[in-house]
Amino acid sequence: MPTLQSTEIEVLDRPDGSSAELPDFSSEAYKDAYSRINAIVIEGEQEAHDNYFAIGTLIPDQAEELEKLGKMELKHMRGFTACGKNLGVAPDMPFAKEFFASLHGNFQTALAEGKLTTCFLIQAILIEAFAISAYHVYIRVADPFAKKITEGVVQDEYLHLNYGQTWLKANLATCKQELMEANKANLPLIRSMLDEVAKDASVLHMEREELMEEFMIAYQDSLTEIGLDNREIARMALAAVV
Ligand code: PL3
Ligand code: FE2
Ligand code: FE2
Repeated sequence: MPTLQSTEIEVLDRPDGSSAELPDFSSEAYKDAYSRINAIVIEGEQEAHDNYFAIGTLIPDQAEELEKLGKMELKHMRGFTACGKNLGVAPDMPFAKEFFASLHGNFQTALAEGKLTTCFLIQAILIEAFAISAYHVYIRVADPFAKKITEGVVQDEYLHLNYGQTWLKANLATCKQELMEANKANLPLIRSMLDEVAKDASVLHMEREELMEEFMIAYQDSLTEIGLDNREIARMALAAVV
């Protein structure tokens, strides 16, 4: 049964002034797609928690601050778990583990080699920018319960992105080369993840182009913040398409 009557379909404004229609949250198609998207977000938040604690082991004087960020991720995870429950959806966690496997593997390798720059790029820049972009798009088409939770979460994600930016900016002189290499190896993974999630996301009325656009904004803004120039940013962004 549709949640909204066709005469009272709710619309939400996009940045370009157009509107997104809300999906039928109770349809089987919605719930099926949500079981994978919800799992991805839950797994992403759990891994983010683990990653911040892991980075803390590489910089003990920052461990306390990093644990604070990590704990926020667990709160996010619990919030998104409640969103799935609220819709009567069971998250497909094996799917989500597989979804993150390559990025997870690259993070673990970097961690084992003590490559702090790579760890920061993967977690605090790429994953956080991916989350920020997806959450912004989701807020426009989410059910009221999930919308409220996601609005709170996205504010925290900016703190995480800022934390990574600040570290990379302070260390830019010595970490630029590794930053470029890590970006070349990992930005294409984000691109594939976006491609992989696109079909399910569109069932939730989250369109691929919108997701890509929001991601590129968050990603490029953060590289500017770190102190890279336009040419360097363009070169880094191109790693997504070549
Ligand atoms: C770190 O704080 C969070 C890491 C999570 C990454 C998730 C990326 C999400 C991609 C799929 C779009 C889903 C949006 C909907 C939310 C229920
Ligand atoms: Fe988070
Ligand atoms: Fe985060």
